Amino acid sequence: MEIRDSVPVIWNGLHDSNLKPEEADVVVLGLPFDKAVSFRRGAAEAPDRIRLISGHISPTTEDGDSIARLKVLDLGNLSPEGLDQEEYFRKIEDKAAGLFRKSFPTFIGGDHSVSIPLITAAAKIWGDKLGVIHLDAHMDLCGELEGNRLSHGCTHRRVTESRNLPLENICFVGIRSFEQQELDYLEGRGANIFKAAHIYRQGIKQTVESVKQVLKNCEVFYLTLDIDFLDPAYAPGTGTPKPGGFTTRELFTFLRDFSSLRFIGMDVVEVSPPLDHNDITSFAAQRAITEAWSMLLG
Ligand SMILES: [Mn+2]
Repeated sequence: MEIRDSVPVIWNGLHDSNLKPEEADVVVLGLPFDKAVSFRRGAAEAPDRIRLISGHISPTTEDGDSIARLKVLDLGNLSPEGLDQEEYFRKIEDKAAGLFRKSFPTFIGGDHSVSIPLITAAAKIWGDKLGVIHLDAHMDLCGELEGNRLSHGCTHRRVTESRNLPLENICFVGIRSFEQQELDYLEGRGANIFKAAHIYRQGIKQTVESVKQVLKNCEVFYLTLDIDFLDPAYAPGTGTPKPGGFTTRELFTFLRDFSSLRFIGMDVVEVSPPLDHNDITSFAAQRAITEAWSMLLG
């Protein structure tokens, strides 16, 4: 999708195609790629669906704060057409590397494999000063899944393998699903896992405090939001849903409690419009993006 002036209003009416990336507070880039899933596809349709919905949302947060002064530039989608996955990921990494520090890039997947080049690009810039907050039902720490080392279940194995980002700089929040190979990998390794069942008992505020404590040596933060962090009741439109997740209310509270951290970019992945009902999942993702952007304004 090319974004032109004639395109209907998007991003709460804040998108301005005349901006340069360095002039924008936020740059949006769609990554319509869903060939690395282990089960059901459809996430490639998310960027356009969420965009469409974004034109019908006013530039205010759930708390009534205006984000109308936010300058947003939507660059459209980075197409994977004609490229194999490795080539496409190189293209994503190059593009992302050029956006970080200029603006606050907001990447819309796509399946969770697209976070491999995104986080890798950020880690090459900030190294171990970067903390990653991974909101997800899954850890995505598989060595390979169904023969694909770039599967959406392998994201953080690939990211940490590049050695720019240590495993301990990632906080895995909302986890309620484990592959045997992930458990084997984690044996004897310290990983910061905040399981859904534990968060349920401990509460969000305490969990966020614990995450901040764990990442206290990090200076900047990247948020990767897999929409299956939410319970399937709140996000039915996703390829590998896991019961026992969070409500949208709880997600927004998490975002708010994290807002004192200095975020340098984010992604929202695994929204699958063809699997959705009444766009519940796309609406949730759009709202999460608006709430996250409001954090930038402090
Ligand atoms: Mn997931």
